[in-house]
Amino acid sequence: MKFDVLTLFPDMFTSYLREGILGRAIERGLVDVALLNIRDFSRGVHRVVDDRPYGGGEGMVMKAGPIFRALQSVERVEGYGPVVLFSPQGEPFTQDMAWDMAECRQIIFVCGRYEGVDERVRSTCVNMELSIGDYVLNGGELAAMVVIEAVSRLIPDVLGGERSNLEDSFENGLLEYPHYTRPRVFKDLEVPPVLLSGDHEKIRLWRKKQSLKRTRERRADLLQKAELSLEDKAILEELT
Ligand code: JE8
Repeated sequence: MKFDVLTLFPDMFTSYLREGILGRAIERGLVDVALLNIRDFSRGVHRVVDDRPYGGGEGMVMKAGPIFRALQSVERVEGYGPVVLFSPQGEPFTQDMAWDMAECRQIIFVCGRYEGVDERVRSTCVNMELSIGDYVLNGGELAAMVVIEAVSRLIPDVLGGERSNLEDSFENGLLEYPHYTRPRVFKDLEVPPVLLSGDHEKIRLWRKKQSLKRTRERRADLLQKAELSLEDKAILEELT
Protein backbone atom coordinates (compact mmCIF):
# COMPACT_ATOMS: atom_id res chain seq x y z
CA MET A 1 0.00 0.00 0.00
CA LYS A 2 1.34 3.39 -1.01
CA PHE A 3 0.19 6.52 0.83
CA ASP A 4 1.09 9.91 -0.65
CA VAL A 5 0.62 12.72 1.86
CA LEU A 6 0.51 16.37 0.82
CA THR A 7 1.23 18.60 3.81
CA LEU A 8 2.96 21.78 4.92
CA PHE A 9 4.34 19.86 7.92
CA PRO A 10 5.93 16.60 6.71
CA ASP A 11 8.08 16.45 9.87
CA MET A 12 4.93 15.78 11.91
CA PHE A 13 4.85 12.32 10.32
CA THR A 14 8.45 11.14 10.39
CA SER A 15 8.94 10.04 14.00
CA TYR A 16 5.42 8.72 14.19
CA LEU A 17 5.95 6.52 11.12
CA ARG A 18 9.05 4.93 12.62
CA GLU A 19 7.26 3.53 15.66
CA GLY A 20 5.34 0.38 16.47
CA ILE A 21 3.41 -1.86 14.15
CA LEU A 22 3.28 0.76 11.41
CA GLY A 23 7.03 1.39 11.62
CA ARG A 24 7.62 -2.33 11.21
CA ALA A 25 5.21 -2.55 8.27
CA ILE A 26 7.11 0.25 6.51
CA GLU A 27 10.45 -1.42 7.29
CA ARG A 28 9.13 -4.65 5.77
CA GLY A 29 7.90 -2.84 2.63
CA LEU A 30 4.24 -3.69 3.25
CA VAL A 31 3.41 0.02 3.54
CA ASP A 32 5.07 2.99 1.86
CA VAL A 33 4.40 6.60 2.88
CA ALA A 34 5.64 9.39 0.60
CA LEU A 35 5.61 12.86 2.16
CA LEU A 36 5.24 15.81 -0.20
CA ASN A 37 5.80 19.30 1.17
CA ILE A 38 3.20 21.53 -0.48
CA ARG A 39 5.60 24.48 -0.08
CA ASP A 40 7.94 22.80 -2.58
CA PHE A 41 5.23 23.39 -5.21
CA SER A 42 4.78 27.10 -4.50
CA ARG A 43 6.18 29.75 -6.83
CA GLY A 44 8.36 32.80 -6.39
CA VAL A 45 11.08 33.61 -3.90
CA HIS A 46 8.61 33.88 -1.03
CA ARG A 47 7.20 30.35 -1.54
CA VAL A 48 3.71 31.52 -0.63
CA VAL A 49 1.14 28.77 -0.06
CA ASP A 50 -1.73 30.75 1.47
CA ASP A 51 -3.60 33.98 0.87
CA ARG A 52 -6.43 36.11 2.25
CA PRO A 53 -9.99 34.91 1.69
CA TYR A 54 -12.08 36.51 -1.07
CA GLY A 55 -15.04 38.17 0.59
CA GLY A 56 -12.95 39.06 3.61
CA GLY A 57 -12.84 37.62 7.08
CA GLU A 58 -10.39 36.11 9.48
CA GLY A 59 -7.55 33.77 8.67
CA MET A 60 -5.85 32.52 5.53
CA VAL A 61 -6.82 30.02 2.85
CA MET A 62 -4.45 27.57 1.17
CA LYS A 63 -3.95 28.48 -2.48
CA ALA A 64 -5.12 25.99 -5.13
CA GLY A 65 -1.97 26.18 -7.32
CA PRO A 66 0.62 24.56 -5.05
CA ILE A 67 -1.74 21.73 -4.04
CA PHE A 68 -2.77 21.18 -7.67
CA ARG A 69 0.87 20.94 -8.80
CA ALA A 70 1.78 18.67 -5.88
CA LEU A 71 -1.07 16.33 -6.89
CA GLN A 72 0.06 16.35 -10.52
CA SER A 73 3.55 15.31 -9.41
CA VAL A 74 2.24 12.16 -7.72
CA GLU A 75 2.68 9.10 -9.89
CA ARG A 76 -0.51 7.04 -9.87
CA VAL A 77 0.22 3.35 -9.45
CA GLU A 78 -2.00 0.69 -10.99
CA GLY A 79 -5.09 0.10 -8.88
CA TYR A 80 -4.91 3.53 -7.30
CA GLY A 81 -7.64 4.67 -4.92
CA PRO A 82 -9.10 8.01 -3.92
CA VAL A 83 -7.64 11.47 -3.43
CA VAL A 84 -8.79 12.26 0.10
CA LEU A 85 -9.19 15.74 1.57
CA PHE A 86 -9.54 16.10 5.32
CA SER A 87 -11.91 18.67 6.75
CA PRO A 88 -14.43 19.01 9.58
CA GLN A 89 -17.11 19.00 6.82
CA GLY A 90 -16.05 15.58 5.55
CA GLU A 91 -17.91 12.30 5.82
CA PRO A 92 -17.18 10.64 9.18
CA PHE A 93 -14.41 8.03 8.81
CA THR A 94 -15.46 4.52 9.85
CA GLN A 95 -13.96 1.03 10.17
CA ASP A 96 -15.98 -0.03 7.11
CA MET A 97 -14.25 2.70 5.08
CA ALA A 98 -10.90 1.49 6.40
CA TRP A 99 -11.65 -2.00 5.06
CA ASP A 100 -12.59 -0.58 1.65
CA MET A 101 -9.45 1.55 1.55
CA ALA A 102 -7.28 -1.44 2.46
CA GLU A 103 -8.19 -2.88 -0.98
CA CYS A 104 -6.53 0.06 -2.75
CA ARG A 105 -2.94 0.03 -3.98
CA GLN A 106 -2.53 3.79 -3.43
CA ILE A 107 -4.30 6.52 -1.49
CA ILE A 108 -3.46 10.22 -1.73
CA PHE A 109 -4.13 12.51 1.24
CA VAL A 110 -4.39 16.29 1.16
CA CYS A 111 -3.80 17.89 4.57
CA GLY A 112 -4.91 21.50 4.83
CA ARG A 113 -4.01 24.10 7.44
CA TYR A 114 -5.26 27.58 8.35
CA GLU A 115 -8.95 27.96 7.39
CA GLY A 116 -8.66 25.11 4.89
CA VAL A 117 -8.04 24.84 1.14
CA ASP A 118 -9.46 26.80 -1.80
CA GLU A 119 -12.78 25.22 -2.77
CA ARG A 120 -11.52 24.62 -6.33
CA VAL A 121 -9.07 21.98 -5.06
CA ARG A 122 -12.00 20.03 -3.71
CA SER A 123 -14.13 20.43 -6.81
CA THR A 124 -11.43 19.44 -9.32
CA CYS A 125 -8.86 17.16 -7.68
CA VAL A 126 -10.52 15.49 -4.70
CA ASN A 127 -12.95 12.59 -4.78
CA MET A 128 -13.38 11.90 -1.07
CA GLU A 129 -13.72 14.32 1.83
CA LEU A 130 -13.29 12.83 5.28
CA SER A 131 -13.47 13.92 8.90
CA ILE A 132 -12.14 11.83 11.77
CA GLY A 133 -14.65 13.17 14.29
CA ASP A 134 -16.66 16.06 15.63
CA TYR A 135 -13.94 18.16 17.24
CA VAL A 136 -11.74 20.86 15.76
CA LEU A 137 -8.11 20.23 14.81
CA ASN A 138 -5.61 22.75 13.44
CA GLY A 139 -5.09 20.81 10.21
CA GLY A 140 -5.48 17.50 8.41
CA GLU A 141 -2.18 15.91 9.48
CA LEU A 142 -3.41 14.05 12.56
CA ALA A 143 -6.43 12.88 10.57
CA ALA A 144 -4.13 11.48 7.87
CA MET A 145 -2.11 9.60 10.49
CA VAL A 146 -5.30 8.16 11.96
CA VAL A 147 -6.47 6.89 8.57
CA ILE A 148 -3.01 5.56 7.60
CA GLU A 149 -2.87 3.61 10.85
CA ALA A 150 -6.43 2.27 10.68
CA VAL A 151 -5.98 1.14 7.05
CA SER A 152 -2.45 -0.24 7.40
CA ARG A 153 -3.33 -2.65 10.18
CA LEU A 154 -5.90 -4.28 7.89
CA ILE A 155 -3.31 -5.12 5.22
CA PRO A 156 -2.41 -8.81 5.30
CA ASP A 157 0.79 -9.55 7.29
CA VAL A 158 0.98 -6.09 8.92
CA LEU A 159 -0.28 -7.30 12.30
CA GLY A 160 1.71 -10.53 12.04
CA GLY A 161 1.99 -12.12 15.47
CA GLU A 162 -0.01 -9.37 17.17
CA ARG A 163 -3.51 -10.70 17.75
CA SER A 164 -5.91 -11.15 14.85
CA ASN A 165 -7.98 -8.21 13.59
CA LEU A 166 -11.16 -10.11 13.95
CA GLU A 167 -11.33 -10.05 17.74
CA ASP A 168 -10.78 -6.32 17.92
CA SER A 169 -13.26 -3.65 18.83
CA PHE A 170 -15.56 -2.76 15.92
CA GLU A 171 -14.52 -5.74 13.84
CA ASN A 172 -17.58 -7.53 15.17
CA GLY A 173 -19.39 -4.26 15.81
CA LEU A 174 -19.03 -4.59 19.60
CA LEU A 175 -16.74 -3.10 22.24
CA GLU A 176 -13.98 -5.30 23.60
CA TYR A 177 -14.16 -7.34 26.79
CA PRO A 178 -11.84 -6.38 29.71
CA HIS A 179 -8.25 -7.64 29.75
CA TYR A 180 -6.17 -8.81 32.72
CA THR A 181 -2.57 -9.86 33.21
CA ARG A 182 -0.31 -10.70 36.17
CA PRO A 183 -0.36 -10.26 39.09
CA ARG A 184 -3.52 -12.21 39.91
CA VAL A 185 -4.20 -9.84 42.84
CA PHE A 186 -3.44 -6.11 42.50
CA LYS A 187 -4.39 -3.81 45.42
CA ASP A 188 -7.00 -6.34 46.64
CA LEU A 189 -8.47 -6.54 43.16
CA GLU A 190 -8.66 -10.10 41.84
CA VAL A 191 -8.71 -11.32 38.29
CA PRO A 192 -12.11 -12.89 37.52
CA PRO A 193 -11.67 -16.58 38.46
CA VAL A 194 -13.16 -17.81 35.17
CA LEU A 195 -10.04 -16.50 33.37
CA LEU A 196 -7.87 -18.81 35.50
CA SER A 197 -10.18 -21.82 35.08
CA GLY A 198 -8.60 -23.12 31.89
CA ASP A 199 -12.11 -23.77 30.55
CA HIS A 200 -11.85 -22.12 27.14
CA GLU A 201 -15.54 -22.37 26.30
CA LYS A 202 -16.50 -20.77 29.61
CA ILE A 203 -13.93 -18.03 29.01
CA ARG A 204 -15.24 -17.38 25.51
CA LEU A 205 -18.81 -17.01 26.83
CA TRP A 206 -17.71 -14.75 29.71
CA ARG A 207 -15.85 -12.48 27.32
CA LYS A 208 -18.76 -12.31 24.94
CA LYS A 209 -21.08 -11.44 27.83
CA GLN A 210 -18.74 -8.67 29.00
CA SER A 211 -18.48 -7.39 25.46
CA LEU A 212 -22.24 -7.26 25.00
CA LYS A 213 -22.78 -5.72 28.45
CA ARG A 214 -20.25 -2.95 27.86
CA THR A 215 -21.59 -2.23 24.41
CA ARG A 216 -25.13 -1.93 25.72
CA GLU A 217 -24.04 0.29 28.63
CA ARG A 218 -21.67 2.58 26.73
CA ARG A 219 -22.63 2.42 23.06
CA ALA A 220 -26.23 1.36 22.57
CA ASP A 221 -25.92 2.81 19.05
CA LEU A 222 -23.39 0.10 18.13
CA LEU A 223 -25.59 -2.64 19.50
CA GLN A 224 -28.42 -1.55 17.19
CA LYS A 225 -26.17 -1.85 14.14
CA ALA A 226 -24.27 -5.02 15.13
CA GLU A 227 -25.05 -8.31 13.44
CA LEU A 228 -25.87 -10.41 16.48
CA SER A 229 -25.75 -14.21 16.45
CA LEU A 230 -28.39 -16.32 18.17
CA GLU A 231 -25.89 -16.83 20.96
CA ASP A 232 -25.37 -13.05 21.31
CA LYS A 233 -29.12 -12.52 21.50
CA ALA A 234 -29.51 -15.24 24.12
CA ILE A 235 -26.76 -13.69 26.28
CA LEU A 236 -28.31 -10.23 25.95
CA GLU A 237 -31.69 -11.66 26.93
CA GLU A 238 -30.09 -13.20 30.00
CA LEU A 239 -28.48 -9.85 30.93
CA THR A 240 -31.79 -7.97 31.13
C1 JE8 B 1 -8.57 21.61 9.58
C2 JE8 B 1 -10.28 18.67 11.14
C3 JE8 B 1 -10.51 16.34 10.03
C4 JE8 B 1 -11.45 17.08 12.17
C5 JE8 B 1 -9.07 18.98 8.97
C6 JE8 B 1 -8.40 19.79 8.03
C7 JE8 B 1 -7.54 22.17 7.66
C8 JE8 B 1 -11.06 27.40 12.69
N1 JE8 B 1 -10.90 26.50 11.55
C9 JE8 B 1 -9.83 25.52 11.79
C10 JE8 B 1 -12.15 25.86 11.28
C11 JE8 B 1 -12.05 24.97 10.11
C12 JE8 B 1 -10.86 24.00 10.22
C13 JE8 B 1 -9.60 24.71 10.54
C14 JE8 B 1 -8.41 23.83 10.72
N2 JE8 B 1 -8.21 22.93 9.61
C15 JE8 B 1 -9.24 20.82 10.52
C16 JE8 B 1 -9.49 19.49 10.19
C17 JE8 B 1 -10.70 17.33 11.02
N3 JE8 B 1 -10.34 15.55 9.23
N4 JE8 B 1 -12.09 15.93 12.49
N5 JE8 B 1 -11.44 18.18 12.89
N6 JE8 B 1 -10.76 19.14 12.29
C18 JE8 B 1 -8.15 21.11 8.35
C19 JE8 B 1 -7.59 23.27 8.46
